[in-house]
Amino acid sequence: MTRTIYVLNGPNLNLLGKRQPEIYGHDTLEDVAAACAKVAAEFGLTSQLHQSNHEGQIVDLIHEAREKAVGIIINPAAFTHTSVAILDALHTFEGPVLEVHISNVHKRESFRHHSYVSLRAEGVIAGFGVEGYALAMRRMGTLLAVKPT
Ligand code: CA2
Repeated sequence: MTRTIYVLNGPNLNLLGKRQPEIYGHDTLEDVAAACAKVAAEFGLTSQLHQSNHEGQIVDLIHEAREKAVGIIINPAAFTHTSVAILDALHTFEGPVLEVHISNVHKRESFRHHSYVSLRAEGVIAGFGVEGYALAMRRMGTLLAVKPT
């Protein structure tokens, strides 16, 4: 059976590549989905990208991942810094969780320096642009001990 990685994205990331390219770059979420799928395939995995502007929907997607995914890569966007609900949901997921931020949150306002999700994540990537997602997928392959093709 093919093993699936959920790539979850929080609020406003649907605008990726369409606004504020000086911070978030020119690639769109569709480009991110394609890059993740390519790396996942190298490891015999599949990836499914989701985006929501609603906290509860992200919680629901994490619950869905409990049945359908073996790992989660998540950029919770602004919910990173506020959401105990997303942290609690991630605690119910048994596989590896990797946190991605496109920008270097530590170089930005101090309210972006704290992440609730980091309390659950096996690793965090920040400031590598959208390449961070593909790097996280590569790490996911290693954590799930699947050899690249
Ligand atoms: O750097 C990241 O990936 C963030 O998670 C992005 C969030 C921000 O609140 C976090 O502190 C860091 C914001 C996402 C907004 O996405 C946009 C994308 C394009 C245009 C406008 C917003």
